[in-house]
Amino acid sequence: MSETTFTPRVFSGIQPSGNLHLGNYLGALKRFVDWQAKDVESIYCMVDLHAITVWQDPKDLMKSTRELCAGFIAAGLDPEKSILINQSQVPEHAQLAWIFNCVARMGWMQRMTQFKDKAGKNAQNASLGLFAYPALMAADILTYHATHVPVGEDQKQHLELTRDIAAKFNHDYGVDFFPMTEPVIEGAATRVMSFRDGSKKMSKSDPSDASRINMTDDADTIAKKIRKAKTDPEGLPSEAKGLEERPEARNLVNIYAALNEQSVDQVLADVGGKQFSEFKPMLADLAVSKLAPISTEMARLMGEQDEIDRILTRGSERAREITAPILRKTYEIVGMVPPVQL
Ligand code: AQP
Repeated sequence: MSETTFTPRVFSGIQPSGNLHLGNYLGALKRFVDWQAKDVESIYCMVDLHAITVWQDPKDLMKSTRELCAGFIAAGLDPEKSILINQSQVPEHAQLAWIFNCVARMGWMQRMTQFKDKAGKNAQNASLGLFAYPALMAADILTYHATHVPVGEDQKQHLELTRDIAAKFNHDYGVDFFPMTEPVIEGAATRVMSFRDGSKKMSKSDPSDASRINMTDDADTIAKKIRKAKTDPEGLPSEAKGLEERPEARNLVNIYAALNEQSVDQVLADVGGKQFSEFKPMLADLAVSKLAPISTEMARLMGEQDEIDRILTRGSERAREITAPILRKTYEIVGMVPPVQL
């Protein structure tokens, strides 16, 4: 266990692999904005190197990276307060990842459920990058000595692995260099589920667009998707216990609670006894009021591509002031000969 006290620092990332959706927003992005208000140094990353662990069309990847950055800013991240970067512009992420590839064990990686889910039945044909993904994620975090990582619930296992990698590195080299990062998984919607199937998480890669609300959806589309979301025939209960075994109903209540910054109990105290025919329009109004301004602002920012590129470049410069010394020290610990002045 680490004895060193590390300065609090927040890091998190989202993949520019397609549509930024409500799950990303409630599980991650909205939390980033909350952290920004706490005045802790924070770095938020468009993890483009992670995105290419599965095929990305180059033009789409560029567009998605800029769109994601626009989403970060539209949701409330201020590039003056938080450091916004794309991963490939800060080479220390990939450099530290290589060291961590040599620290992490094959057995650890083989236990990762995300790899199993994404590789599916054809694991032999998955990219090596998809398998090694969690070591790069550990490097993303630890190249900043980040102490807190706000994420959705699906990332919990990767964050446990990040701690394992940090602990093994510290142990193997007899140092107390990398912190034991804390996952921060909080809010009423840490796992937003698909609107078509309450047993599957809402995801960018779901082929059904109706399964998710995209952060680029307009007001009509948001309302329509909520109206069509799968539910069950029962009305809403007045206590959270009544949502057990009702994944679709629970999902919509969780979303309402998270958007309205209430607890599930508070929401049910208000809406218990209502039918979905009454609750869905309430949820649609709330979602439109919270999300439509973000999509409008994203669209505006996408018209200012040069400004987005400048924000990312400036963010990367600021980031490297943190990452370069940490990587240099890591290389020294590992025993790499440093360059000298010629
Ligand atoms: N459904 C979700 N509910 C709550 N949080 C979620 N997150 C993702 N989906 C949900 C959180 O969003 C952050 C960024 O996720 P990501 O884009 O890096 O990767 P992901 O988890 O693989 O997201 P997707 O949408 O499921 O992408 P695909 O379809 O490409 O696999 C993370 O903090 C994540 O927890």
